[in-house]
Amino acid sequence: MKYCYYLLAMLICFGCQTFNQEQALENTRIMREISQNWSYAQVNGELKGKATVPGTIHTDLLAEGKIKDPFYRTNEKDLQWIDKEDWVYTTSFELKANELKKSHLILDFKGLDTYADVYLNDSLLLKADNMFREWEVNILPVAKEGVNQLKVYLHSPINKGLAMLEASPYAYPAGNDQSENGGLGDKRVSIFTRKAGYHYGWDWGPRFVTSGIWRPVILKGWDDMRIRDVFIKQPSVTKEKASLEAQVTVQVDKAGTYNIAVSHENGELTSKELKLTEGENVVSLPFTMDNPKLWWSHGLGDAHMYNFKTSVSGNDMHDSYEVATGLRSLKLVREKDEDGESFLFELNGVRVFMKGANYIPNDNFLPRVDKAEYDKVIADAVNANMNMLRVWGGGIYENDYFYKLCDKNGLLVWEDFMFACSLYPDDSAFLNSVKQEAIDNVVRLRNHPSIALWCGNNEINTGWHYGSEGGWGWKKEYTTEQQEALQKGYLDVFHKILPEVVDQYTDGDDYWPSSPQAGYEWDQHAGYTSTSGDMHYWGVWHGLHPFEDFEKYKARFMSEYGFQSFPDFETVKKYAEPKDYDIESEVMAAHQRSGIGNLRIREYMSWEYNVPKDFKQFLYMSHVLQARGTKMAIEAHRRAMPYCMGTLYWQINDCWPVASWSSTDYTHKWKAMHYTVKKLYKPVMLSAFHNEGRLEVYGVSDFLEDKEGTLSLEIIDFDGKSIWKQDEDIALAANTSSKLFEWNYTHLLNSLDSTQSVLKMTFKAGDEELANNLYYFAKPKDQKLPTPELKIELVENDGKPALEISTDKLARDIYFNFPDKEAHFSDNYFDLLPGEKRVISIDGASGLSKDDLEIMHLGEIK
Ligand code: BMA
Repeated sequence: MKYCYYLLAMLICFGCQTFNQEQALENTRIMREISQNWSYAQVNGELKGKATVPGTIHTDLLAEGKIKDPFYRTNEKDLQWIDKEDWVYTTSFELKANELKKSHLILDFKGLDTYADVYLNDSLLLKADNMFREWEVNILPVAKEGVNQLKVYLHSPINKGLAMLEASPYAYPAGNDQSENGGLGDKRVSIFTRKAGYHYGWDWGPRFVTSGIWRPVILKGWDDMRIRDVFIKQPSVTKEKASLEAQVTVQVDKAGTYNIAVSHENGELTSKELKLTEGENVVSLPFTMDNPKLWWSHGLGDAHMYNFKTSVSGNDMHDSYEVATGLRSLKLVREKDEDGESFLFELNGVRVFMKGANYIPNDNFLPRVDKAEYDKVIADAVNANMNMLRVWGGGIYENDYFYKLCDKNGLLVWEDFMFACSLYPDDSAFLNSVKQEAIDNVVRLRNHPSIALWCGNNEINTGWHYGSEGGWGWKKEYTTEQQEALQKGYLDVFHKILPEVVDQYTDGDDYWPSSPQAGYEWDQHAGYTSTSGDMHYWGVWHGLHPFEDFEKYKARFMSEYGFQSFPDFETVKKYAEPKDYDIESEVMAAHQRSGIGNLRIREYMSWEYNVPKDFKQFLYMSHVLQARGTKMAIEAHRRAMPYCMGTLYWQINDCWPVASWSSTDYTHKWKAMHYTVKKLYKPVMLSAFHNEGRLEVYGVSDFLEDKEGTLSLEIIDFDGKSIWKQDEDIALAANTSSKLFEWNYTHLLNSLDSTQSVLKMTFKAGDEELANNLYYFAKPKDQKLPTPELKIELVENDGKPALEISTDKLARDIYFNFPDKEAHFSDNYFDLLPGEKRVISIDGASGLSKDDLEIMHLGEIK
């Protein structure tokens, strides 16, 4: 059941607030989720039925069979009427006489999507208008003993948006809003509503503009006192000493002297008698910890978490609140240097290269993303050796559970505020809503040690400024005065409100106005030749640059780049029928939202590979192609360390089954790209590249100490004959990239057949192989790939099914699949050298038979 983890968490927690079993008074607090007996009804129509809260109207209609699966074939088209309707959600809950005697009784709406009028017993409690906000409402004036009727009236976000567009002096740029698909012509209304941008469509997403009670509703009651929030500030953290400060927000009904104490697993850290005034008090308790266990990002050490418990007692009242956080110093370093200005993250004094991806919401219907889904996407990141995810600004401020997983796994988070690729209104109601949204989310998330950066928006600075014509052509739609007004609106949000909130509500977290941007100031917009700031390099793909150009466009921090592929065939089978198996079919086209998508894939494929006609082979080739491009990008970025200090590809996941830039598809099936990323994000990477007449081999290490070991280089032909071989003992330099070996490329090519030779690189420290890689001297298309004889056995290895595979000649991009099984292979789409033998373990599937195994490899594609 979705969100049952929320309920479970609530049973032990009150917000983050724990019950103190010893305190009878505290045990009389009320805390229960209002999740039962909900129903929905169409306001201007007949539809009604049982509802799930948290949920959305689309998933409620689906659960009752009133609509077909929105993700199947072209069903999306038939479901566009839903967002033009108003819907009413109702339930009832009981209150006992003693509960009504509480001095505080509230309903806490963790998330309402979006224009929600909330009534209790027919009295209007709240008019919500921002999906990203949390609303606490006092219900004492209208609550009654016995049955209470709760009603949430959800206005159509489209009708609200249309009215605002009508009243607006001009329309705003919102290129990703698929208004045409929604039957609205060119009326793009998404920007008026504080709601996830991707709900209105994106170049990887369908258009489902949801309505619903998307996060839990919780009834809370208490007497006299509650701790509303605790923020563990970290003014200074070193491995010798952490100077910390608990900032406690406590609400009391009676002024008086209270004892406030902070403790953790090993006992009390500090306590103080303090005079509190009636109402809300914010008090600070500084304390220190000697030799703290530091929180490290994945790959550098333990992501150690401490549990700090804050207790307040006095006037016969007691309350406590727990915060789990990690202790670390973390900052964005932007320092002038000979190349320009750095853009790098320093964690506990270590300059850490960020290896990661951009992250989008896991589903169009957010409440059905359960704990298991989050576990999967975070496991995919961790298993691919990542240390950072960017929560992209066209989605949502994620659920607490997402950040908990990031904390636990040492994944740093680049957190965008939820603004992407559009301009927004500038009226005071809108600005106030944005400010409150920012406060709600910064306060909710600020204790997470994983949060590394708050970023104002995605690509809006670029959209406005980039290029000589001025951005993406937005400006030419407006008069000079209008441009000034739009610019002012931008500056109000991204250079005033948001940085002020970050400044006021965090302990010095870094803020960056827009991704990408060359410098902090508004006019420092980023191009493709940045020597400062972060870069989104879309020359490959949008700009039709060849993959080799990843080499040319080095950034100080590469926060986006990517290349599309189709979902895995097993995933395609879930939304398409055999008659749809053509990438240009109506169904496949409906699951490809980039207008240039198929063209780009085909074009790049023709540069690098044979383009197959067969549908399944085409999907396979799209994966191989995407992995090849990504490999060239990541190798270039890591090799450019320390000039470049981060690479976040676009994008790790999908919100539905679609052709996209993702490395794992909607079902979490790893594409070839994800396997490639995993290898290239290991602490040590070897990489060879052709640099102006020389073939250079680089070793990149994220280890914090030099590694002694043996670098083995061998050139072999595709039949396995050794052409050249050399072993060298080296000390691989810590936390940087270094050139380890080089040849004169022309001389080298004279000694081999470039179409039939490969360079094999390995680096071993003792018996442990820390890295390996292959370098080919010709494009796949120009290679003379042999016909290998693959020997494959299905065996058992450590109690799991496994494939044992060997070959007599080179086999490239070997792909395994067990049709209709959820098999996850420990490696896939890999190259096997002549004489090499591998054991590939298989998870997630049983009852496998070798007869069912499907295999493809590059040599077969004609
Ligand atoms: C980037 C992202 C998204 C988009 C992707 C692919 O610019 O920020 O807006 O989906 O490119 O075009």
